[in-house]
Amino acid sequence: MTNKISIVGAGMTGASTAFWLAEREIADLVLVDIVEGMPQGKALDLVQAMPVVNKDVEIIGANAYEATAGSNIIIITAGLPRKPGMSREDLLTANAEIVGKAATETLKHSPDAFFVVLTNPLDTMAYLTMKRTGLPRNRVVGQAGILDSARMRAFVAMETGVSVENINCYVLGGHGDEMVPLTRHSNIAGIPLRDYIPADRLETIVNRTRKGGGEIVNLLGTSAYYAPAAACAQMAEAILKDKKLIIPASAYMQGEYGLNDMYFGVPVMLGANGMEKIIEYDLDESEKTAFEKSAAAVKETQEALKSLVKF
Ligand code: TXD
Repeated sequence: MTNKISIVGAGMTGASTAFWLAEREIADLVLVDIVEGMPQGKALDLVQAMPVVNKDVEIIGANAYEATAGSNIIIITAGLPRKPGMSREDLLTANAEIVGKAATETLKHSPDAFFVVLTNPLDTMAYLTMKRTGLPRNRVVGQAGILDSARMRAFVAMETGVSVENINCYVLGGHGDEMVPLTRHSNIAGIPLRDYIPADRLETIVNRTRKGGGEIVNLLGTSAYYAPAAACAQMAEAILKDKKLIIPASAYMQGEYGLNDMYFGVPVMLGANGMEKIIEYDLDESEKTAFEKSAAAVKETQEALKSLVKF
């Protein structure tokens, strides 16, 4: 295949991202991890699944970054996941070092690559990737919004029994418990959610969405992986296929929504040029207040990063 995607971190989300991408047959894949043998073993297992699903995809595992040379897209999932009782922000110190290195090392071998970042704390790790690589903002985007919106869509489907295909939800803001599920913009087949679901039930869905990551951490003892990985695969596909797909993702803000010099979850258009455009929704007063609260939480983590790392 002519396209190549490298995934740094072959743990739960990394390997699951490879799985979803292999099924799509859109690029050859490289899994990189520091654990010896593990990325090679997972890659070989996936290679052996390809004849069953009739897909021609080259998949290799490696412990060194040379194998990633010439990638179109680098997906960074390396780093520690949450354990019960931890916030995403608790991961900052450990993951800043891992992500910073992954970003600079992969860029050396793939100078034209687009970066999709997954590691937590997400908005701050995307910021770190952009600062460390010195890339323009269209080439570094963070995954959070597809997942958070998909969680809300899943909860709405569970509540109403309507197909997920008819359910459109938009969760913006930082990837933390202050994220902003936009009930006014979300709908079922064009019908505003607020007209379809009683207010108290909708409130329950909004709260469950905000804590959706923690719910899974408490059940599993570690972070979710199937859904986050499916979201990464969708973003990579949108870039490779130049789809002009509008999805919520973490992007570098330059005045949009009144925010500057930070990564934040907003609707973006993904295409061959990466993060091609930020779409600005019209927000009412209560939505603006929720945005500001979420932005303040992200800023705080970002400031903590700045005291740890010199750019
Ligand atoms: O929506 C989102 N943004 C997220 C983010 C949803 C789910 C998980 N999210 C975060 O992704 C999570 O909080 C973590 O920070 C990362 C990765 O989660 P995952 O569940 O995949 O963690 P694992 O299974 O522990 O895998 C991480 C791998 C593991 O195999 C380590 O050996 C590897 O990262 N690792 C490294 N690989 C390469 N290079 C370096 N330096 C390295 N350090 C660790």
